[in-house]
Amino acid sequence: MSSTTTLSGKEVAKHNSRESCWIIVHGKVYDVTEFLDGKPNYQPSMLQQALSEQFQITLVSAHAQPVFRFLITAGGSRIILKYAGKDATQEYDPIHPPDAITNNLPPEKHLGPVDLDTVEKVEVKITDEEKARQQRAAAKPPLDEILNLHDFEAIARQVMPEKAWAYYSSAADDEITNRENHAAYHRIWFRPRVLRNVTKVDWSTTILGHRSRMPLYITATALGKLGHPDGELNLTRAAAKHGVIQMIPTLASCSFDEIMDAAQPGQVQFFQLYVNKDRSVTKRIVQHAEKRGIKGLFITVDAPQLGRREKDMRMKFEAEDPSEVSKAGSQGVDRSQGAARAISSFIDPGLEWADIDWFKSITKMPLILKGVQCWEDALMAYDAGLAGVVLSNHGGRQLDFARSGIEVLVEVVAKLGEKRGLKFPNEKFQLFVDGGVRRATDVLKAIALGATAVGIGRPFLYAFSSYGFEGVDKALQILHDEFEMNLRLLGAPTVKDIVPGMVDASSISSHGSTVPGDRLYDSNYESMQHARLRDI
Ligand code: PPY
Repeated sequence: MSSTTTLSGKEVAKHNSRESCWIIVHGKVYDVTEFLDGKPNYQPSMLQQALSEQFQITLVSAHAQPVFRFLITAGGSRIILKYAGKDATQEYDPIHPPDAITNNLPPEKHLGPVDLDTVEKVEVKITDEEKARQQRAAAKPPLDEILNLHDFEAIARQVMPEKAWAYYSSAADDEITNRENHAAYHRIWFRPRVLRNVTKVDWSTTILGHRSRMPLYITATALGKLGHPDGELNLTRAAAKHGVIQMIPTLASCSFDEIMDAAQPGQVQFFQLYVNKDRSVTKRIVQHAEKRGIKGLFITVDAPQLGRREKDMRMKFEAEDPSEVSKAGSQGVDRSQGAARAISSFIDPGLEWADIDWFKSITKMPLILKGVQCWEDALMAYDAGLAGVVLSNHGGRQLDFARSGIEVLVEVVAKLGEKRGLKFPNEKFQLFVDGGVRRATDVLKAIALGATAVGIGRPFLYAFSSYGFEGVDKALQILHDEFEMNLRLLGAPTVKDIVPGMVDASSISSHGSTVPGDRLYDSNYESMQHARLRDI
């Protein structure tokens, strides 16, 4: 079939079965028959090849078969068959970069354009819950009533599709680390200075040698289009407007190039890397990132296997036929493990310290380990000549009872001082912290304790899920305003004036000590649910 012939909707509609399954995505027709469960599928070597073209979008199942994300995240072949012969764009868009299908399906499966006027619209059944959600979304308060980052979370929880909320908000096991990340900041108190001239305050800084208007960056979070059709581009645009740095995730919904293309000239961006089992894939991605001007490579080291996020998993159970999801599908992917776990099998659990030299040999970008959780590993990273570490537990989504980044910061600063005579913040070896940050005061505590900057993730997801770009713009403006006021109240005209003596962190490791509860944070925290009886 020539790929230039315009097909009619009627012709496409004939291919609506397991035997011949065509789908339409963005006005183009694709033959995806071979991706359905039970079909012979391509040989692994070819699949590996396809994978290597752009691993962000083609994912490998346990049997090294490439699958579309929606094959595993949204219910396997059934979801494709639902759109067989029809327009699948609305289902495809939130979880795939636009070029996923074009890059990963062999050219002979690209069947050409379709005359969209002749395509029968897929009837979207609006459930009562969805109707109620839409009503809540219409009742969102205007942005000028949003006063802090907690507010975005409170609104997002009510207006986001349930599955998206479950994916973004979920954390590992009993979610103890997730809550501790925020609570740890409550064990640090300020020791402000007075009678300092704070008429002018300046909270800008440099991160890996690049100017940032605030001592924070937008950290990497996956699948942005679950929350908003523009996905990560909301972050790119707001980062440009506010002069802050965005860390682009490996598993973005938008393609890497789309995000880079949306950046302003000179806009600084970092890249978060999941290391693929196939190192040739990783090499291509890293070198492409460098060529496109990425200024720092943050290698994720805390996710050799993805943590159990039970809110996410339970959502799958409730959404699917339990008899289907509880068993491994014929693609070898156990869908009962939740969306994130199901698509994580490409990450290499064999990554080790010896690989650092290989990274140095393939790129000149500064290398930072993201997910370091004790001073011993921070010291090894320093000795390995890396540019820094992110003290992070992956937003509480990996090892439950991992300590908060801010607590680890205190021991890293002490031990690297003792063992290598380092002082922080340090230009040559930079310390970053993420997890649980909701206020500029949280950031200031980390800076006082020696961090160069702090990563913020979920609050920006909640901001764009509720209000798109304007939400992120507002979130950053709120942080600007909080920095201005708090620098004055601390008696620190600039970031350099925020010194260890301005905080009392003596209780940081006292896990048993009580702290004042944060009512805003606590009321946003949604309790985990037990297993429930089926409807009778
Ligand atoms: C996370 O969900 O914590 C992630 O880091 C993203 C992700 C999503 C799916 C597979 C692996 C990682």
